[in-house]
Formats: sequence, C-alpha cells, structure tokens
Amino acid sequence: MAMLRSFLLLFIVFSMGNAEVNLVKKCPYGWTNFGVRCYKFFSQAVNWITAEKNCQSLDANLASVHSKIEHDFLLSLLPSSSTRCWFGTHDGEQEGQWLWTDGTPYDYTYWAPGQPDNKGEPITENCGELNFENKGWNDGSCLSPQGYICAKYL
Ligand SMILES: [Ca+2]
Ligand SMILES: [Ca+2]
Repeated sequence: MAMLRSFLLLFIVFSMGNAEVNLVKKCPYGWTNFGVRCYKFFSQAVNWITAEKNCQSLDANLASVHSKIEHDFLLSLLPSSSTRCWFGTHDGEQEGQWLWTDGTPYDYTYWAPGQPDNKGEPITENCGELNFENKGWNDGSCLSPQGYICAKYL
C-alpha cells in the first residue's frame, strides 16, 4: 500500500511537471511572442530569398499576416516608423497568385493603395514588402536588399 502511494505521488509529481513545461513555453531570447508564434526583426539588408532562407535556418519563415492586429504588431517590431522590410508573401510562382512561405491560408491582405502593381522593367515585382510609405504592403523587386521579419511557432 505504501509503495502504491509512492507510485501515485510520483505520477502526480511528473504530471504536474509536464503541465508546467507546457505552460512556460516561451519564445527564444530576442524573439517576441504574439499568439502562437514568435517574431523577430533582422536589420541585415538582404534580398527576399536570402531573407526567407535565413529565417528557415532558424526553424522559421518570413512572417505571414492574418489580421490587422497582427499587421500592427509587426510594425511595432520595426526600429522606426519609416522602416520597410521583407515579409512572407510572394507571387513568384504565378503572377498575381500571392502565397505565404509558411503555407498558411492567404486570408488577409493590407496592400498600400495602388499595390500590388508588379511594376519595374525588366524585373517585375513578386516579393512582399511591409510598411511601404507607411501605407501598407507593396510588391517589391525580390532582389533589393532590405531587413526582414521571421516568425516561428512556439
Ligand atoms: Ca508580381
Ligand atoms: Ca509595387
């Protein structure tokens, strides 16, 4: 009986331990939590595909956006109100078909007025840029160097 009680006690202690681990799931140092994901702005200016690859090397993707609240949260990570940066949308597969690199549904947009315009010759614009003229998203030339925001799940 005493042994059974010890086992029971051990079981309870271990269960509580696990529950605690789940509760204290935190973002890595330097990343900011929002909802179920962690976000970080990187100031190193690189082209869009390098930005996505850099995110992937950190077990992340360029950030996707699914609501105005999330969009405003991303802006709050930028060092200044005029900073523009790469995030996770592109229409490089098929013109006008915008996707998120993290594979989440394309259920929200916040394009700046007149964007996306796929402008620029001979290079067209296929990569998502955040905070264009403080007005919203822009499709920019994927080759231009910019900072970027990565996102990963908790
Ligand atoms: Ca395009
Ligand atoms: Ca554009």
